[in-house]
Amino acid sequence: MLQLEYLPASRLAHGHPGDLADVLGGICFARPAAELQLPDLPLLAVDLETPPGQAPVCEIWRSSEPLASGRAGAIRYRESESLLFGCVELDESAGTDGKTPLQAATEAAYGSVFALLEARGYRDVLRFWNYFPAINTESHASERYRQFNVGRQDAFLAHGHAVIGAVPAACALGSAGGPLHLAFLAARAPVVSVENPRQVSAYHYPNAYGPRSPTFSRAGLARLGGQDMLFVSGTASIVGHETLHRGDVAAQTRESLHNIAAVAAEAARHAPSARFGLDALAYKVYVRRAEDLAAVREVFARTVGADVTAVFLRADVCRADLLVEIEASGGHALGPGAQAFLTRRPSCAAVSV
Ligand code: 3EB
Repeated sequence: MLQLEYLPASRLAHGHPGDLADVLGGICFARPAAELQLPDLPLLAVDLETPPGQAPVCEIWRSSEPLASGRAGAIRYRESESLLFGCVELDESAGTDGKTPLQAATEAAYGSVFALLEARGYRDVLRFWNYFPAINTESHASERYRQFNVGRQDAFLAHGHAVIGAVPAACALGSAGGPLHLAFLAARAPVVSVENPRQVSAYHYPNAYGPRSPTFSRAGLARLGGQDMLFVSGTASIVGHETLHRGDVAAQTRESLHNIAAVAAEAARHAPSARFGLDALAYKVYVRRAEDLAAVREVFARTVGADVTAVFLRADVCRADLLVEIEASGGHALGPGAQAFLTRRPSCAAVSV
């Protein structure tokens, strides 16, 4: 069984070993990045701001199967019989052979992930999470998100992976600082890549958005322990391939949720017994401008419901005109800590906004 829980980062920083025996891995968001003294757990510590009044938060994935930790170069990972969660941080050192430093770091990080997965016999990745600073900044005559896309695609190609069709779900956000951060969840079960009928597949974006199309699917679906698990990629106010509602954060939030509903409905066609309605998913909501948080929360609560688990974070989004990006997951259990992150919470001082 796979369970998602959101916990205040302090719960991990102070070490509650009994709490952590069943942790497969996770991602912690704090500004500055949390210093976690838990070397055997693949916990990515990302430098991202939580909203005023909300404590730094960790997204924790737990498993009821026996777990074992490992390391491969810079990658820390932990695996069960059916899943492997890993994380890696890589500095942008010098670029080589005409590659920019970010491009080279991205290619190296993905290359090491694929090498590990080949060695351990995993064919499919359910989800990648990508974070790196200054995502919209130009350097070396190219936006950094575009440099990232070149490095990522080259690693997929070098390891014989498809770059259209059967590609993993992902998100790519701008962190406040630090090295390139990557987390991933691989499955022994086959993963079905799901696209959104309202959107051009990202791997078919025209080259106006960069020399290489981004290598990700709109969602990944896998059957784990008799349950259909859904991982919806970062989803924004894009219809076709164009950004809609420039400058209107409320409309962008509605459009993003409309897109999530469309991709979840598409996933449900492959998994007819699953419950992937908007109110059955758990969310992370990345908001570009702190001053938009209240408006995004409002639209989100009205559209999705009051009793839905959602964590809000301040982050840069991969197109300069996107103000919000929302990701979601479903089909897994939710831990008790998730209660503290309901859309509209009754009262919880540690996380109130
Ligand atoms: C988009 O739909 C918005 O490059 O891995 C969303 C999810 C976005 C994943 C990625 C980018 C990525 O194009 C941006």
